[in-house]
Amino acid sequence: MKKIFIISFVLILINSFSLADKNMKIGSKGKLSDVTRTIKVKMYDNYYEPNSFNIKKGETIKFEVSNLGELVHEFNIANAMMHLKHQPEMEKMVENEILLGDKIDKDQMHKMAAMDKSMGHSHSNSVLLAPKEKGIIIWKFENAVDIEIACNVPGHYQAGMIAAVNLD
Ligand SMILES: [Cu+2]
Repeated sequence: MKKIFIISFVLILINSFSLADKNMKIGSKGKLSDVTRTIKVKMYDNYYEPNSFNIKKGETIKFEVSNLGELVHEFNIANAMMHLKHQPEMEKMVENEILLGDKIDKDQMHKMAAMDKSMGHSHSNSVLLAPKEKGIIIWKFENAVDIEIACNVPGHYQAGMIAAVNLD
């Protein structure tokens, strides 16, 4: 009886964690047909240009991101807590030699992703780009609060690779 109680308690806990994730107010993946504005973003070592964005609530933005640095960088739309949670995943990608300083080993990434989904780095709110690569994110800023765009390649967030998002 006690065991069942503990198990259901743990299940409730797991459930409320995933609920918390769903309720993270960061907006959601947008549709191309809803895009109201395109913003070009350049990533360098270790900063974004521009390094802040003024966005109206409800806007759907198409971010055209290019990595002009010499290192791998990420453009990740989230809040500070999510960035912190994401960083160990990125560290694991480095340990598994998926993420190298200046390139992404895509073969290794697919191999590891077959075993551990988080190693595939497929998140609709982020793009991970090797030098000279380009990527696109379409994001709908509805119900978004306390957003920051940041790079979670190990050390980069700590080095200040964060862009402010001012929502009004
Ligand atoms: Cu970076």
